Amino acid sequence: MKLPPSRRTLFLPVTALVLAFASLPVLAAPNAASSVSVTDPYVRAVAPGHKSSAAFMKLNNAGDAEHAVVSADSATANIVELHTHVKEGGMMKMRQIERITIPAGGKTELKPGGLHVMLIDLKQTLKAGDTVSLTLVFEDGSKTEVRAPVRKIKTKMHHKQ
Ligand SMILES: [Cu+2]
Repeated sequence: MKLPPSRRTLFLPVTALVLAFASLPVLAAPNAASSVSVTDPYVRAVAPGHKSSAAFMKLNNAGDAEHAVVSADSATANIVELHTHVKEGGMMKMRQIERITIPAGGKTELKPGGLHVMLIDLKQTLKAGDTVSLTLVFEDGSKTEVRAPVRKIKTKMHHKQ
């Protein structure tokens, strides 16, 4: 590129600045997906014809900042939501929530009767021994792929739908 001498001196520092900014993501703090590990994931087995199920797991945050799962996706179900259970009129009922937080250096457990990833309008039956692929999306847009085995679980679901 040909530039008059007066502009060439300006061009070089600007280029250096642009390159510095372009490399910033590499230098930035580790993202949520690299800080949060998933252990012991599993999905509730359901009888043929049953249209919803739930996924459970332990989320461990090794980072020094709080992180949160803000959405989830799976090819197994048409709708995937983050849910918790709340007591209402003496009954435990499921509620959709916007995020599941994992404290800095701490862990959050998704388990029957508590937090879970709800799989709604299943596209297939889920029997023990099957594997379900899930994608967890964190608050910074980073993602974690989870492969969860399907297991039989005794406790019942109390769902409004
Ligand atoms: Cu639910």
